[in-house]
Amino acid sequence: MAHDVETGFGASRRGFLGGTALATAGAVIGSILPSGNGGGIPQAHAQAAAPAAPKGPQHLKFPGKNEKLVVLGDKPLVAETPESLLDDETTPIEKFFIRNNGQLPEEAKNPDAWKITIDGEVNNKLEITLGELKSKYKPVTRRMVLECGGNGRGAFSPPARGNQWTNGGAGCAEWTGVPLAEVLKAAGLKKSAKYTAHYAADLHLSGDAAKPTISRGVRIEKALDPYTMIVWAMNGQPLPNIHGGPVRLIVPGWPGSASQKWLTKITIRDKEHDGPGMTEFSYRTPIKPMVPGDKGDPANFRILESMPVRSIVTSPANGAKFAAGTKELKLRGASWAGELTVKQVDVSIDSGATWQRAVLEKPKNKYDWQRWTATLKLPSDGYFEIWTRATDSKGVMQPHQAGLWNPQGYGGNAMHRVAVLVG
Ligand SMILES: Nc1nc2c(c(=O)[nH]1)N[C@H]1C(S)=C(S)[C@@H](COP(=O)(O)O)O[C@H]1N2
Ligand SMILES: [Mo]
Repeated sequence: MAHDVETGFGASRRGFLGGTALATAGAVIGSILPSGNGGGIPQAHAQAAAPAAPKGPQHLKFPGKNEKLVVLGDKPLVAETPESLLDDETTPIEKFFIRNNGQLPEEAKNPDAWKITIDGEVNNKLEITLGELKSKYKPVTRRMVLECGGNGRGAFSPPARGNQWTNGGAGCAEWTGVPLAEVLKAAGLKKSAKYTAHYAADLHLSGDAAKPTISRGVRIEKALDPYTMIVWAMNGQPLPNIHGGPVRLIVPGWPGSASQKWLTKITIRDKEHDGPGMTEFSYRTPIKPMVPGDKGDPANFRILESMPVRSIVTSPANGAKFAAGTKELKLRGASWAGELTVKQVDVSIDSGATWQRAVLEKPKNKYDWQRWTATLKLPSDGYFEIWTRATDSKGVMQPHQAGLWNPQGYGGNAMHRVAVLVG
């Protein structure tokens, strides 16, 4: 990664004096620093998104979206949520990250007439409209994290290919819909059913209508997880077009790419799906660790399923400034761990020499994130970095640096770091 060396507190393009103030615990003297760099670079100098953002962060201008979202790419449109914007219990739609691989489809004029087909290894091919889905099944609402498989990618060194997400390729919303399992039951899975293949209405960037933009799938066991859902509402609102409305999949805990937006068809296959996004290095991590920066051998890769444990500081914001003499910092954050839960979150202000345990909340339901709080005593004025690390229910903790390097940068879950200046 091109770590920025021109910076310092006064000079950073994305640093302490770079931009707009944020309303958080303290007055903020800079724009949002790219955070979660996870390396040995002081957070005040870090420039995780440097290759993608030579002029500093490009802020999103999109109807209904918060202007503090950071654009990682505009063709296709990809925007992430700075960690400090993930401070709500439930992520509002306006703050939710956007990840498109193709062209954004036009908004459906008659959402209830939208058709979904279930075919392949089933006894009865189903064609069901959204209107029928809503009336035939009992809707359920669950708060669940949706996280891009590449979240944390910006922390890999050397840089991995793809959008340089910090930790903001994730959000936690309330999703309303029906368990996919119920619809699959109605279609009647054959014994040969092994894998799903998801299809959608968004056009490939090339404009070639014959090419799926992205078509991923999951093992049938995950498709039958009662939390894997076909959803049509987000935070109580009809699912917005930008998030896949009128209807999408939510496959919680696994890379967001399995959560097909603008869902038109699920084909049940008798073997692992091989659509765009399933093969080579896509959404896969090494079986045997590889030399960072090497080309890699596709035979040494396996599909990434559960996302790794992660925690973020959501307040104070990176770059926050506090008055001289401030003795205590009140911290808030979030943590989640793919299919697992988080059992512990710790915070440090001395580069990990000592750690303090945070107060961790329980998830509302499986796949919800867990909010945490902590109060840190400050030994003096000065520059501090708050580091946070979470440990999952199997005892696996976030590493100091993004490990298990891979060409497309999946699974990067280095500890999150935010810099603050006191006095
Ligand atoms: N049809 C379709 N579904 C898709 C995508 C896409 O490009 N097309 N992107 C996927 C990826 S990579 C992610 S991380 C999530 C992002 O969902 P969001 O844009 O609602 O945050 O949608 C997934 N579903
Ligand atoms: Mo993604």
